[in-house]
Amino acid sequence: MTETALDWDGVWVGAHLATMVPGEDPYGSLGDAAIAVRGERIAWIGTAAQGARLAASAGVRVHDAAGAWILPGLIDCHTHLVHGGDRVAEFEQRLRGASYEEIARAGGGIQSTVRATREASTQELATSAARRARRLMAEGVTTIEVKSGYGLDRRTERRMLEVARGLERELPVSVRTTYLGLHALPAEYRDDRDAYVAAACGPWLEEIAAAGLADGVDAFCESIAFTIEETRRLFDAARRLGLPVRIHAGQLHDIGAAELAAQYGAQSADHLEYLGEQGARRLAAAGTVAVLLPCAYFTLRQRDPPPVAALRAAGVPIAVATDCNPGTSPCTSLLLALAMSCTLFGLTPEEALRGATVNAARALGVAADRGTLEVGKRADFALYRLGRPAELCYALGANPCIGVVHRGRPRD
Ligand code: DI6
Ligand code: FE
Repeated sequence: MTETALDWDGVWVGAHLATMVPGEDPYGSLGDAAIAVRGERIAWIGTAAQGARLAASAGVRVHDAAGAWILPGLIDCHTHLVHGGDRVAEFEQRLRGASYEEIARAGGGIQSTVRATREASTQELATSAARRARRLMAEGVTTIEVKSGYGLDRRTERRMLEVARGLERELPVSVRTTYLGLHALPAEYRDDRDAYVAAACGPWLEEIAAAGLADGVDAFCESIAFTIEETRRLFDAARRLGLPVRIHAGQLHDIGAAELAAQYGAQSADHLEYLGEQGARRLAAAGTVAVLLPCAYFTLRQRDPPPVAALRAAGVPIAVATDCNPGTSPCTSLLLALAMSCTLFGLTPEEALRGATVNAARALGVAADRGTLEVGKRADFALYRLGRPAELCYALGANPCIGVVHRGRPRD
């Protein structure tokens, strides 16, 4: 085979690659390897010696990875990154004994973030979201999913998604947006649920879809939020508009949300602390990814972890995300979420890392392009100073990320 480096824009040598390509080697590992980029894409993967030789003959820029591990750019596939205010006072109330539900009934909880988000200027929302995004990015995150759902009126839902899209223009990161119109019933519709659902699944969604502001839709399908039937209305509307669906399912109770997700071929079903075997089998058959959110489980001091053994047995792809939100997961560390997914839920480090790369890409419908290191895929990758990849799930509060390449370009 003749190989040419003439059209490479750069090559990283002296690296260990964890390609995350499923196969015999754990993590798809390649020791002493090199990876070359052309434009936004991965152009070549081979040995460090070959990479250096080819690059030298063609005068290509060589980056010395100095023994670092290179992984696919991490993907946080479930966040509520855009929101106003915080809920620190509620955190203190909860530690004095108040429950999440009591606080919500007294007008706090999601409703208090809705008020703060409506009151915040677009600039304020953008500034605080960018601050959170930078923290994720510092750990090697290159794609972030961002939901609306704290506006719950036409104007603010739209504004949240515009801010989410704006992040991608301001920062070297990719964003996937999700319209979460069915997150909570806003106070002004307390006596008319039906009117709210009709508006949120009708004209608001249509306007957002027409403006190209949503890559998908989501609903909080739960005893304290929206019913199966209400969620169905959103999913039917999304189907008519050609938008993929995802769902908050089984966070507090099993009301059949996973089965509904499977029926609609959802990209993901998220949380899943309460999921039966039938639900797991249906998710597997539909190819729906189970997104586990251990930081929300931790913050709410939940007792029953998701049924990981049943998910494995059924063959459901598992992803892990931060669920970054002010109420139940004030977390801007995907690495911490990975550590918690191992310690609290019993994932292996390899499963956890697949959950933040290849399976997270699948949950967002971008697996053709991202989530593994393969020739032709987007050159999104992160360099870490590690002995071996499992360390990414082991260390608490460390950040071994020493470099990030997004769309083929090294970040400063
Ligand atoms: N599940 C959650 O954990 C968050 N939303 C959801 O659907 C909670 C959001 C909040 O308390 O602000
Ligand atoms: Fe969430």
